Amino acid sequence: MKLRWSPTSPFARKVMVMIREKGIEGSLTLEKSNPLSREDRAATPNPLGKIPCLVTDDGEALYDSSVILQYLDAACDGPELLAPDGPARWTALRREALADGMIEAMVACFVESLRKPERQSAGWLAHNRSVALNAAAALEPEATDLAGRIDIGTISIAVALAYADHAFADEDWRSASPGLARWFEEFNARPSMTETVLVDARDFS
Ligand SMILES: N[C@@H](CCC(=O)N[C@@H](CS)C(=O)NCC(=O)O)C(=O)O
Repeated sequence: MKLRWSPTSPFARKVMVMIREKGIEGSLTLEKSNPLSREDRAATPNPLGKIPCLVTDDGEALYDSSVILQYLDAACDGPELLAPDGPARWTALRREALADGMIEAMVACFVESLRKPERQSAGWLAHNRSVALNAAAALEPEATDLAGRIDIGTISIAVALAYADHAFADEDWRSASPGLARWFEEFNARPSMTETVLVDARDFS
């Protein structure tokens, strides 16, 4: 299998964390792709041009990150990170969707920040910042249930919160969500997280 990814992409990081949690690093080759490069986007076998994109051993291109995580869980050895059926599965997928929405809002802020300051929309930035922070606050009541869980939902939440620390370094989301902050501190110390820390998209190499 081949994974087109970038060390700058939080969506790709979800896959990189999953690979480590399942212990399947040897099953994939990695191919770097800069999401800000037109050529790299054109070379990615995803008509949307986005990464992560997984090419299976049968040559099928799979995207997006959620589909890739589910595919790797079903197709590879290692601990199951998505319950096969029932309420636990829907909860994990719903948590992943919340984390993905949070990441999308933060990526929107990053893309806006690439525009000249006079062209940036303060309203768009504020909207997306509040979407991301509302999502983090909505997870606080779930913090106790996240404890000790390694699944597609918790991996996605941890990646989203780590990206929040990067994208909104000035924002103190921990004060409003102390339980979530404690859970994140522990999850963020796992090797799967410490070995996949993102680099700033402006520093892609
Ligand atoms: N929903 C997609 C989002 C992927 C995505 O937005 N990837 C970004 C990098 S973080 C990208 O490739 N952007 C290039 C583009 O939008 O053209 C997923 O979960 O994989």
